[in-house]
Amino acid sequence: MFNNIPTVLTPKEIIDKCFSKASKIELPEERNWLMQVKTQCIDKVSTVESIAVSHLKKLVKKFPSTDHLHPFYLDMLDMAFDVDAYKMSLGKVQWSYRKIVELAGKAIKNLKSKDDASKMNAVVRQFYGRFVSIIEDLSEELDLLSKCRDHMKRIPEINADIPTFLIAGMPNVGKSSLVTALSTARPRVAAFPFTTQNISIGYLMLGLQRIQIIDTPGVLDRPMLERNEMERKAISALNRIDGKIIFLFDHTGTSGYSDESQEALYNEVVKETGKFVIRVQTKIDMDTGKREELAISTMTGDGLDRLKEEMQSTIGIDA
Ligand SMILES: Nc1nc2c(ncn2[C@@H]2O[C@H](COP(=O)(O)OP(=O)(O)OP(=O)(O)O)[C@@H](O)[C@H]2O)c(=O)[nH]1
Ligand SMILES: [Mg+2]
Repeated sequence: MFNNIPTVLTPKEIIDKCFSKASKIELPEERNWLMQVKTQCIDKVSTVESIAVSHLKKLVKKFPSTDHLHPFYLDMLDMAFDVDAYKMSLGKVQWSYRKIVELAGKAIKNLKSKDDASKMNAVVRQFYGRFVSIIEDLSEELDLLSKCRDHMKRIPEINADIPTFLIAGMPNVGKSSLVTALSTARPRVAAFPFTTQNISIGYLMLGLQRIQIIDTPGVLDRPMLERNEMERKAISALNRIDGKIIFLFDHTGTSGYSDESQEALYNEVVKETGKFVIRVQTKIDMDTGKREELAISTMTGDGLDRLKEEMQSTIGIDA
């Protein structure tokens, strides 16, 4: 979705590209010298116009419009830059290419009415001058769009239209292992902005329904109090995904977190997200003292079918 956003050229690159192409236009074959000059001038103007406009138009077309973005993506964008400034930048790019089309049209009309070579060249120069100042005036906007592009490419692609489960739990309890164990294919791994760890996204079928499962490292794994503002925003972005949560408890002690601290995080996740949360005990191959109604081992596969049934009926609740 964010992968086909084009590279944003700098004003200098746009101007150089246009002028270098225009400067290669040779005197065409025409009845007489004056017509040759006229045709050449018109070609130069329309070449500059078409190269610049095609780049700027492409930006407007390929950068996602915030009106159609899922709230998750909007939040992710909002974390990195001012979404209003982004919108306004795209608006100004659009205004600029329309202005260039207008000026080129006028210049060409003007050229057609001239019968003096030096006046024709003056028209071209005047068009060039205005063109350059319009493009240079886009400097801040293009810079912002370029930064937005870098950021957008790092946002993991999440399918907002299918039932989703977010895996939560303290570090090391087995979240990634569960995503791998449940997924039919190898989970896709993506960087999640503002956390050091990668997020992994997997898919499986429950009956005829395709399900998405998302591992949330560094996100739903620590108490809110320990978080900085960016991490809180990352949580609120994830919260925009309409889904349920599978909260993993590791009662073996191997993850290094006490039952109390896991319970506290569980309560916080329930409260903060307002989502439906399924409690699941992990690593039951090591710890046979079963305490949760649902218990699994990603190592032996124990309990996974029962968990899938639970997931399926959970979705059925409000399907
Ligand atoms: N014995 C046993 N070990 C498990 C099981 N599930 C995960 N582990 C092990 O527990 C460790 C942590 O598993 P991960 O899946 O990486 O845990 P995580 O919750 O994703 O950890 P973070 O990404 O650091 O938060 C790994 O060494 C796994 O091999 C299980 O069911 N049984
Ligand atoms: Mg993990």
